[in-house]
Amino acid sequence: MSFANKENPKIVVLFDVDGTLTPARLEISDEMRQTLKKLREKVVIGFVGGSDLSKQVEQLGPNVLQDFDYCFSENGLTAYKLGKELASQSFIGWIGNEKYNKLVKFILKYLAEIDLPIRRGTFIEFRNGMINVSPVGRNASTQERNEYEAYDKEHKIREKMVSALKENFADFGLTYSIGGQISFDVFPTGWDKTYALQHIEDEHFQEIHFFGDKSYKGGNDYEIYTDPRTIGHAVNSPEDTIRILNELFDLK
Ligand code: M1P
Repeated sequence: MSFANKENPKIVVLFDVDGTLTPARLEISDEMRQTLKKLREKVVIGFVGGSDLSKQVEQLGPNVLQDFDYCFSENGLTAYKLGKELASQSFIGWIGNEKYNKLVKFILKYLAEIDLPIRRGTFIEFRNGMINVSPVGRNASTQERNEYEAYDKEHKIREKMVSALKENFADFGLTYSIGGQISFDVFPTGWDKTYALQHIEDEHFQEIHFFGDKSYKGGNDYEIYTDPRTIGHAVNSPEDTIRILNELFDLK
């Protein structure tokens, strides 16, 4: 596996997905696709998303494993390099069934007790490297998502729930991350997006760029954005990402 065909094979550019390459949970635009195609001729490119691979396939397209040099789903707990899967660990293997059961019982009881204007389905999504908890449920439509997000902002539903989890499971070694609109991720401390960086160590890149829209403290891009190994770029939309890429890598 080699990147020798690139103009600058010692530079890698990594991207968050929602809010950075695409609007939240929506599809990539043609303009972004073209920009990434040009960028990939020059440097190595990859994404580091919090979601699982099936959602990135929906958003970035069915050929996502071919369109990016590195694909990191669930913060890199599921990882691909040039289409080949790399070794990874699992959340359930790490936490064990006994502790996991306690956590799930608490979450389900908590969710049953809170008042919400609407509920849909899939309140806990079990993933390889984390669980994702959504008070409204992951089956909410785009409009329901937007409505929930506004309600959550006002009533701090997720913030309060995360505080309760931190208090009740202080000894579990878990991190809680509110990265999207309707849910939060729960994973072992240290398994944030910096987890993905271990998968690129063997290439000894001279520059590792990272683009993310949630780079503020508490956001799920914060750790990788501020990591000393990366050059962080905070963006506020996919259009902003394109603008900075054009400037930095002279793509026009
Ligand atoms: O990538 C950011 C987040 O995207 C989704 O969040 P939500 O559904 O709440 O908008 C989830 O896949 C979440 O895991 C992820 O961190």
